[in-house]
Parts: sequence; structure tokens; C-alpha cells
Amino acid sequence: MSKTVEQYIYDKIRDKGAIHMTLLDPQKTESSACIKIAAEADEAGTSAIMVGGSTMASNSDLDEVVKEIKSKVKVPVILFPNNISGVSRYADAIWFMSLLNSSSTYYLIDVQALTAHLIRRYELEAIPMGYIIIGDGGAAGFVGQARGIPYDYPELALGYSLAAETLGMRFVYLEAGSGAKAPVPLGMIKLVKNNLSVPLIVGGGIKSGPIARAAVEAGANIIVTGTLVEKTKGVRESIYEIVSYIESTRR
Ligand code: 1GP
Repeated sequence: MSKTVEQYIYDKIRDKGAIHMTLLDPQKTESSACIKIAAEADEAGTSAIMVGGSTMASNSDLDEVVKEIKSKVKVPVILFPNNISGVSRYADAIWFMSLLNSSSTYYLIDVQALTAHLIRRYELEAIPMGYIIIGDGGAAGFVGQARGIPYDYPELALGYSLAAETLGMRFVYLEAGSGAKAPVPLGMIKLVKNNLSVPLIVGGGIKSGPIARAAVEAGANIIVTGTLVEKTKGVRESIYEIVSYIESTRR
């Protein structure tokens, strides 16, 4: 890829209005299934494959699955690390993220300090991102020791989002947690986006095209789904449908 992944994301958002990324968790889903899902999601129009999750995974397993996915897809493969084990030299880029509302310095800055040298040695493109857990955040909230922002306090989400942007982070992610019963509230997305200049990522509990469209109408630039492909319809159909809703929404 000649341009950076970050530039690719900006260009896609500019051209499409909003885009979809597919999250795969090699700890939750078998490697062979991850590879198949990635290939089908790519064909169905997802804009990137994110690899990571909130549970443990070993580096060597991650390397293998990332290498295989890379050989099957045209879109970038971006790491979404939950810990030091989330770094692989074979990915195109890594979300270099800080869990801003964690009560532990480990997830705020220590894990980044432990992996930054490796990322530099691998010449892995690092994309700085502020990660904010909304509600209990499921496994991500538990593992990340987050003080989740209550759904009915959007101004708290705005404060953390503005802090991320002011600190120089180039993306903000509002995360309700994988499999969340309720996605990030639309009013919260709206308030944050109306006051933010950097692209806004929203994920957790987005299970259908109409829900994704509502989040995009409220201001999300990137919709991340993981659990969606575990549902009854085929991967291609599910991703194709959600991508169509996301990319046909004009704000
Ligand atoms: C979790 O936001 C992502 O990190 C995706 O959540 O699995 O609910 O789609 P779902």
C-alpha cells in the first residue's frame, strides 16, 4: 500500500461519508473462521479488518492469523490491541490507543510504554486513538478497569473526547462493548461529533443496518461491528447489508 492506512481511512470517509470496519477476535473465533470471515467481509465492502479483542491471545497465534488474513484481503488489517500480546509485525497498522476512562494507569499509558519500542522496530504504522468506554463496556470494560460513562451523561463522553483531540489523538472511539445490549446512545454521538474535529468511531451492540444508519446520521464516521457476523445470515449478506446502510447515509 503506497499511502498510509490513516490516509486511506480519511480518503474513504471523505468519499463515502461513513465507513464500516469488521472486528475479528481470534480468541473468540477460531483462526480458520476468522480468515474466512475476513475474506467474505472484504468482498462485501467492509473498509478494514480490525484484529483484537478483550480476552487474552498469544503473539504467535496472532501473527499466524494476521498473516493469513493479509493474504486473503485487499483492505488494510489494523490491530486493535487489548494488551502487550496484541502487537503483530504482519499487520498494516495498529490503533495506538489509550483507554481514557480506565482507573488503571496500565491501560492509560503503561501498556503503550511497554509496546511502543516494538511497534517502532516493526515499522508498524501507529494511529493514535482515544478509546472511551460507555456503560459497563462488557469484557472490554471489565478487563480495562473502566469507569464506564453512564448512558445518560453525554457531556462526560464529550469531555473525554475533547481531551483526546486536544492531546493530539487523531481518532476517538465510543465503545459500548462487544455484544452490548444497547449501542452508544444517539444523543451522545451527536453531542460528541458536533464538538469534535477528528473522525468518530462507534461500536458495540450494533446489530443491524438501521441501527448503524442511525449512528451515522447522529455523527459516527466509522462503524465497527464484531458480533454481527455470528448471527444467522451469511457473513457476506450481513456485511453487505450494513455497509449499504452506512455508505448510503448522507448527513
Ligand atoms: C467491540 O465495538 C466492538 O469492541 C464491536 O462490538 O461485537 O457488539 O459488534 P460488537
